[in-house]
Amino acid sequence: MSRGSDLGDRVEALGRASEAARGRLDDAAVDRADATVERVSRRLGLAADHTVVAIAGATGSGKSSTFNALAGVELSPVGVRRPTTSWATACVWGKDGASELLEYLDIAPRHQIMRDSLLDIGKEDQALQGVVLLDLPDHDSTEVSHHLEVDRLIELTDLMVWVLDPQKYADAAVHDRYLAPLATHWAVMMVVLNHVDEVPDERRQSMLDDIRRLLDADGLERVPLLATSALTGEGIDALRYAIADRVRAKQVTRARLEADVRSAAQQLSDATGTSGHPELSKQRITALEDAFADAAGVPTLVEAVESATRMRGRRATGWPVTSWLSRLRPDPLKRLHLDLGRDGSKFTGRGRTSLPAPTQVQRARVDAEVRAVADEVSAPLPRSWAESVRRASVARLPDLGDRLDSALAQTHLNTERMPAWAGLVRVLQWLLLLVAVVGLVWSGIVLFDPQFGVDRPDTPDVAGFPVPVVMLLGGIALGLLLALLCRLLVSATARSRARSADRSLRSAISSVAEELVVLPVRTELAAYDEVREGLARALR
Ligand SMILES: Nc1nc2c(ncn2[C@@H]2O[C@H](COP(=O)(O)OP(=O)(O)O)[C@@H](O)[C@H]2O)c(=O)[nH]1
Ligand SMILES: [Mg+2]
Repeated sequence: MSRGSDLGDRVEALGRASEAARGRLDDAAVDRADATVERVSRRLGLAADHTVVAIAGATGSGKSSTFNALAGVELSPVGVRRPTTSWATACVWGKDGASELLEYLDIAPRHQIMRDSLLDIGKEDQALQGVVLLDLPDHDSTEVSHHLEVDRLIELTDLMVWVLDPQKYADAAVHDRYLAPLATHWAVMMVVLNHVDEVPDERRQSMLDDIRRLLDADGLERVPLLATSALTGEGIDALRYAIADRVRAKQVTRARLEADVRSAAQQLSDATGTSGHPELSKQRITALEDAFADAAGVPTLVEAVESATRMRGRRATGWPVTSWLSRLRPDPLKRLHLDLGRDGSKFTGRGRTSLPAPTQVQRARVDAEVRAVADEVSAPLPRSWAESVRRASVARLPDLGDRLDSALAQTHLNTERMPAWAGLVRVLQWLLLLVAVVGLVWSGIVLFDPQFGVDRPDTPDVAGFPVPVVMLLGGIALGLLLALLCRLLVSATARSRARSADRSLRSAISSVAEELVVLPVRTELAAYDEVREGLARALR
């Protein structure tokens, strides 16, 4: 039998599980678990001095007679046909601390009998100290309010004594409606065959065997079965001491509450299922990100980064004469409004890019990948839970377009500046051009000077070539050669920038996928784990 802290722990675990299951499992199942948590917590909060023992049974089985016989005085009217008595009568032995409990049981003061207030203190009273004995309404009454009262009090009772009689002991009314469903509570039940004085001696044993078989079929193999006659008093002492034994051990209250917690946890567990779930795989998430990237136009952008870098690099490092001409072509990034960089986009308040809207095919791919994410983890989950995973996976998709746009716009693409070497090359190109122009002018002067070769010194030469010509041709040739070399460098730079743009864009997209889909799905799975973990603790 468990200690107090253990039961408290189980209740708390059940409470957590039902909280995490709320909205993800059938409401009725969660409500039942919640009600159990509340009732058990309330009962645990009451003073533990009293034990509630209820006498339940069909009309005429002898509940009131047994109640009186246990009390040793006529307290409850015998032979009264309900509906006149739709309430339960309580007899309290040892009234200190019982008032809270009676309030919890919701039994009106006029239906309470304080055994201490009666003068005849006999052996009955010593045996049953600390007992609150309830004479319940008939469970087979035609009045619905009686059933409800019986059901209500049976929930709150610590120990149940079911009174059967020789005529109706096999009735489905008691077995199907009460005994079998309460099989989880076998530890806090007793069954009594009353009216045994009416059963001939030679038939008693076979009747008791018959009842035993029925109880076994109900799942109550371990429930004690006694024979009594409230009329002759036969077996009443045995019943009283059987009750007193259970009460004295101070275990029935906790045993009852524990059975409640277990059975509520079991029901919730049946609804939750026992299978685990797979974790989201890296491949699934990558496939999702790819679909997002595609829909967001990442490939288009990466291409634009590459061609823009190439174009600007060539302009910067190309031969100045031809690169000037290329300025007439539009810049691909400017066209996409992505050229402003991180601060630029803030500054201009331009969050949106002008990438083309995703096509139908791209949208369908996004939907399929999101569904695949939900399906991958929820296949072994119960239907309602799988449904809540799916709901969570799509719940934030309406934000997707905006989130992708702003993620892209805020990604720094590193396209504003060419590397430092490009600047040097540019200076060099202009110098070379300058040399070529000087060479050109000088050559012109030499060619068109009428006094050429007369009184001027010879034009200097290098290895037999006149310097102006070397300057002109060399400047042009070196410029073109440098431009050609730089084309290779620029291409490499463009490719590497495209790769790094692709990485940054995908990482931005990855956070969007994480926030909009992966996290919501994982939250559902975490709730599922929490429920299973809580139920395992409650059922331990
Ligand atoms: N012969 C016999 N009659 C009993 C016994 N117990 C109760 N009765 C009678 O059965 C009738 C119904 O009893 P009662 O205690 O009112 O049953 P309740 O409806 O379950 O409360 C009354 O007339 C009792 O006198 C018993 O053990 N033997
Ligand atoms: Mg009665």
